Amino acid sequence: MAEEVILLDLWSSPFGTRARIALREKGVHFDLREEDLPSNKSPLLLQMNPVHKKIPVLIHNGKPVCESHIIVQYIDETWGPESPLLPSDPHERARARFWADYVDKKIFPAGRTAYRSTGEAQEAAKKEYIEGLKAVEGELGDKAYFGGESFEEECPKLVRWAKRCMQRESVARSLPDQHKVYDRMSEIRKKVQ
Ligand code: GSH
Repeated sequence: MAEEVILLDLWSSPFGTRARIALREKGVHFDLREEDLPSNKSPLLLQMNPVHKKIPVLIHNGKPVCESHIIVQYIDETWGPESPLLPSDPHERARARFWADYVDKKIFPAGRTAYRSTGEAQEAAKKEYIEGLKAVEGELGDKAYFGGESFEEECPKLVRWAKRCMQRESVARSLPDQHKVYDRMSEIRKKVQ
């Protein structure tokens, strides 16, 4: 039986991007369905992720998997054992998960606050964001794999890592257009100023 793989997604979502990269790294063909968020969620999204009602949702042969880290792990365990996404050593794997969790808990919230606030709150969020990136850069060290240009001075190794990642087709095809993301953030910012 042919597999059915659907990804409920949103082009600008960093969480959706994780799932897209993982599927493309494994060479899985999937049907990408763009959701109209936050106010016009599809009945399929509400049915498949009734708890959080958020994208990304991976639907594999009718069965949903929710939450981006859990989706990445599911993809890793389901397809292409010859090209694992996570380290095979349990401690290394735990370490990779720790830093992915750190990005969610520390960097995403600071980045979100930075572009949705002004004045002192924005400056504090920017500082926290850069501190978070520096911590991730410390973890990257001199390894090949595991910002924008303006972070290059602050976090040169992390920026070089991001550029290496962009040379991978799975990443280049999965990341949203940076100008579109900038325009969307600018629209959001207009409302907070
Ligand atoms: N912890 C979730 C994950 O890692 O998948 C976060 C997912 C998330 O925040 N998705 C956003 C969403 O669906 C889009 S970037 N928002 C809709 C809403 O909040 O109603």
